[in-house]
Amino acid sequence: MIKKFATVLPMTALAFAASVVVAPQASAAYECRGNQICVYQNANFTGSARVLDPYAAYSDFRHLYYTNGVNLNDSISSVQKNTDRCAAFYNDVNYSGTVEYMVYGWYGQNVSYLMNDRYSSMATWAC
Ligand SMILES: [Ca+2]
Repeated sequence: MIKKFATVLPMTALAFAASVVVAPQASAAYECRGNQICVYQNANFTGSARVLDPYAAYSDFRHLYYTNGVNLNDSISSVQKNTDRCAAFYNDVNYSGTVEYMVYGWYGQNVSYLMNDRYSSMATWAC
């Protein structure tokens, strides 16, 4: 009598091959261009970015988003200002609350410890 054996595939080898995952490359940080104010989700100009117009006023960051879809409000950790216009970032919407000024000749840095993840509006002016 002939015994029938089910064919067993070497599933362990197959499963192992499928589980090999290539580590995702860190996406290059957005390079802020001339006449742009760029805000970044993370320190040192990294993470997702959002370009702000230095000739516009932004009264409420709750309506703005980074390229990754995350809301801008209370989440900015570094700023680059590639414009000679001055800017002010406020803790609250409608240009109120604690303010930090980015004056003429200031081109960017990490947000201060006290204001990290707190900016909610921004105004600019010729200076
Ligand atoms: Ca805030």
